[in-house]
Amino acid sequence: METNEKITVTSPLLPDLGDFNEMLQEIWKSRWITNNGSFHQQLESALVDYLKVPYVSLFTNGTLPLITALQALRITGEVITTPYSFVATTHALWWNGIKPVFVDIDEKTGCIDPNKIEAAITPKTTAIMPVHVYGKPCDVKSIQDIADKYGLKVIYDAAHAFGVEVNGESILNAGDLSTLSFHATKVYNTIEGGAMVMHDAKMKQRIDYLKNFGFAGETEVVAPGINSKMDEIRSAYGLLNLRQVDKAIEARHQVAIRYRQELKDVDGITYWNDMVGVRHNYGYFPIFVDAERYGMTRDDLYFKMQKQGVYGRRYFYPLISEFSTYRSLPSASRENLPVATKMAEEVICLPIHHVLTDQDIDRVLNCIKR
Ligand code: T4K
Repeated sequence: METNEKITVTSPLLPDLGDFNEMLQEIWKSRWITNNGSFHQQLESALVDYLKVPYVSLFTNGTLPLITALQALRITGEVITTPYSFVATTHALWWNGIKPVFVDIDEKTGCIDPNKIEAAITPKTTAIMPVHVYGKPCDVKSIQDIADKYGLKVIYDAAHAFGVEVNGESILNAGDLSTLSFHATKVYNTIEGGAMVMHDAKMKQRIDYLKNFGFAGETEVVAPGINSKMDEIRSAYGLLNLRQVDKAIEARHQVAIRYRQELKDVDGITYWNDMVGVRHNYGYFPIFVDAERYGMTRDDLYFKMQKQGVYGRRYFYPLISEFSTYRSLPSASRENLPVATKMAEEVICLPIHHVLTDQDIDRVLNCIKR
């Protein structure tokens, strides 16, 4: 059947309304709707189990845990980061009065290239903030080696890396702290939401204070905290979505398998295969368009797809370093970031989600194949 219905880059995982309604009735009965309520506590402990991490603190989105992590570790001066991400990564630094220093990425993963980090370290550098972009794990071992050598902290923006594991271990255990986004567009969502993952109880306590104005009891404030708590309604929604997220990830996996099968012989279109030993979450399916070989530019293909109702996204174009807010920084020059610049000019993230039908996938592929 011909249809012109829009095919979007993602579609949110939604809990069953009946189940959600039951939980809402419980919340209404308890009249406890936020501030570390029962569902909030249940979700934190369910996430510890699901993600295989020691401690989780829930947040109201994925940007505030980044800002809070920098506060908690008292990061100042300069922080080395990637320009190939959503703008929130760099904004979190700016909100803390920290100067971002952009380092180029590895073309095999889209993540920061550890071989280029040392050259960007100055006496003012205090931390590295890499991103597991598209949920692809960074080279966490090389990054940690550099951090140890120079006495730097490592905060991972793991907004895309929900459930990602390397050789059976959560990627969220790398570095000093990791942060997640549970935004509607993510593999796992709580509508808006996020979390921080930490290694010990002391840090969990500190973060819990910081996200609640710094309160450490009714009359004591131990730090200039912020309000970034998740409420009971979204915590309940999150508990329900956790029950079905594996099924959604498997559905996304099947979409990725079809894309790879059908695009493998299209000249000028490349994509990444799964990494050995990695449990991926298939949150994104980026393809890269080589204009010369494909015979059409990335943008021409992107807008041609839109004309046919297929709404991929150019994540992450423009690079963060290209935005007017950041482009005057010395590290923002294109000469400093050749790999990231090229990737941003070639990428289209294809629609990938759990309710994409075979016909939808055919429509996406028909736009690309000739
Ligand atoms: N770090 C990284 C690396 C991140 O990628 C992000 C966020 C953050 C930090 C910060 O986390 P949060 O503070 O946002 O939790 C989206 C998201 O708003 C953003 O969360 C995400 N990264 C970024 C990569 O993408 P847009 O502008 O692309 O979203 P939008 O509204 O255009 O939605 C894309 C498509 O998704 C729509 O065309 C259709 C579908 N959609 C979207 C929504 C909101 C739905 O079907 N239903 C919906 O409710 O930014």
